[in-house]
Amino acid sequence: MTTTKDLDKQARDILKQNDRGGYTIPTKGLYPYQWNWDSAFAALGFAQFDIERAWQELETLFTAQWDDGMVPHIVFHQSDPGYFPGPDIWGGTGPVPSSGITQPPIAATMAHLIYQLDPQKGEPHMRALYPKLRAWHDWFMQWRLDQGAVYITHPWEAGRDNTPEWDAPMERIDPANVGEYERRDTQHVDGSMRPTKFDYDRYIWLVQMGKRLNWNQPQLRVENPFQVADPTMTFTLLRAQRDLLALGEALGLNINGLADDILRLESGAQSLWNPELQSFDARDVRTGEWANCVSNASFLCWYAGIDSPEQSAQLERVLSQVKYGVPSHDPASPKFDGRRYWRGPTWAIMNQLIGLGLEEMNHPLAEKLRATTRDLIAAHGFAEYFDPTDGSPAGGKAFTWTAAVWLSWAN
Ligand code: 9WN
Repeated sequence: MTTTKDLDKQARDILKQNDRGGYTIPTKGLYPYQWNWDSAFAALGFAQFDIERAWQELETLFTAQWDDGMVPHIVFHQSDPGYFPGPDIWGGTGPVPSSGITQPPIAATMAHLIYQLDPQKGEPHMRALYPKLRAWHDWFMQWRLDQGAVYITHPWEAGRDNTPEWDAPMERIDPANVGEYERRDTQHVDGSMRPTKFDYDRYIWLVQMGKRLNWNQPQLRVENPFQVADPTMTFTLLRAQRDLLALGEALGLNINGLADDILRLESGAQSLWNPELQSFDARDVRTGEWANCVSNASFLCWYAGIDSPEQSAQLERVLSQVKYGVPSHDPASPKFDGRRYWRGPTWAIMNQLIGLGLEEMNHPLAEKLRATTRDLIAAHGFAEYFDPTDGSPAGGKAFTWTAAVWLSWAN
């Protein structure tokens, strides 16, 4: 019988094994670099047993921050041919080889939680990190708002690669001139669990366009056909700005503009309410069309401090349809696929963010979600993600963020 203590040890061991010296890889083989939001989860995991190592994780990530404030989604500290596309394909223009896009801004929220665990040790780290976090958030506010909601310029940016929300805008891309390339992901895990060739052709086409434009935001705004206002980005940035405001007030740091940013993002979040669907939803910036998807990102509203009885009804509905929620796509939708990445599977990291929001609002489903995530990991291990119908593990094994979620929330 595996006890909580055994699982705690396994989780700590996974973090240590994936530690590459100051930063953590998501999992050996499939993802051999530092990923932005993975590292933020890892930091909170480390904070449960090694608080200095937690701060170091975030500090290493910010060594890759670009001059314009952007913090890249992958940092290529040392080259590894096992992942495609690598540093040369991206041509990132920052101080460390990196990708040219970003990921959900959860670092400020995680930093706030780590700071609260030990304010005395955390204060110097937090003071040094604060202006960098502000610069990153300012970058979003300057370049990425549509009606106050944050839009993405690549499916990888939202961290939810192949969710059905991107299907229609991806259809509009003609990747005819993308050329030959060799996928590496399907050499590590079964192709039936990964995005399709249709998706990959367009992922790579978008990277090639970004590199050609030198990742210049004003030019990308004009040329990029893929611009989608996204609940993940909008809710996480809104939450992250609230965390910076609280930290700035507590530490006497510069909070100028934050209250206005929060108001703008609050109205942006409301602009993602799809009245027909009765859910928060993604919106195609180019066409104004709704994705018409209830995804797990729709349920990040509470994390952003926004309550919604209608969204609660949706949560109750999707949780009643699968054994292990929250499914990344609506089980009632014909596009639901329980094993294909972001088209149905349950992700412990999304559950943690949703769960934190529910707990803060004393929501009646809060405890159920935490208990389900706990049972899921205890029964099926530290997999990258899980089939929500039976909990079977999928994707990469010994995964950093699932171990971190266990230590910092689910256990
Ligand atoms: C592209 C590392 C990352 C996560 C993303 C997840 C997946 C990468 C990929 O893995 O994306 O960024 O190659 O599939 O979708 O959320 O950060 O774990």
